Amino acid sequence: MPKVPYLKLTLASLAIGAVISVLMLQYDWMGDAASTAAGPIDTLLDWMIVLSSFTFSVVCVFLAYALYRFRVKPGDEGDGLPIHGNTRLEVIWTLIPTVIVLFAGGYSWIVLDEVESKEADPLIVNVYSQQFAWTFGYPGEGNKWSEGEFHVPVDRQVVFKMNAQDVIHSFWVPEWRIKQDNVPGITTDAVITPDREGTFQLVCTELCGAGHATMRATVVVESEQKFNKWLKGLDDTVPEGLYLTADQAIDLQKQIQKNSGGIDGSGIEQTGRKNVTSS
Ligand SMILES: [Cu+2]
Repeated sequence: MPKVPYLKLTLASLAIGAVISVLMLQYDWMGDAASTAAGPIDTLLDWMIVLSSFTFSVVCVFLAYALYRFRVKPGDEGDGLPIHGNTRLEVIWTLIPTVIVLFAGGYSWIVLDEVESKEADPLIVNVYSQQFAWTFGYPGEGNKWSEGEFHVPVDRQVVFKMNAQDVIHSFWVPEWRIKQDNVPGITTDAVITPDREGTFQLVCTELCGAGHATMRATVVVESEQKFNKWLKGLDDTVPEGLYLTADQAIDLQKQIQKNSGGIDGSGIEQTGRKNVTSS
């Protein structure tokens, strides 16, 4: 077995890893930032980019060396060396990734804890998602309701309480970074403090059906004063149907179907016909 120049290979990996890191960090992967969570999350991503660059570099350097150094000689028809494991190597390649993963997990935990810490007086906004639209309720303000657009004041913490009416959707305003799934039957939370005024776009990031790509809403972050004015100008209050839990919604659908006698030719069993005529 020829001697492997570990030191040289390691130094080469470090050098190439450093170059890849610098190149990768030149690009603004996350785009504009408009919430207090953006700073810590972007720094976390930068750390992950650097760690991944070095991991990628180590793998490529050692793989390239092995391919070059240990390739078969012309005319060599013999079997390879009988190798039965290498304890030291296995310990090393288990320990190093374990340390990296524990670091990444611990660091992510700290960042998540930081960005999700709740303040004394957050604004509560209810989010209702369904194929393929977003609507919003303001329980603190007479349960006013808005379709396809919501406003929040700048520099105040907002707790979004999310309810999906049909399938799983996901709430994401790229400039705010935070992303949260909306799951039928449970209410999920996202804690966000917008720190820049402007108009942004809410995007559904969970493939939810044929109209998924069009499932957007307008997000306006503005001064407290403008926000209050907008809120006062809303006419409607949240429709009762949106309060239903997933089970209640299914029961309601069943009841409607029962009362209507089913849909002709749809294959749906028309269990309700008798009941409708007898009632
Ligand atoms: Cu979707």
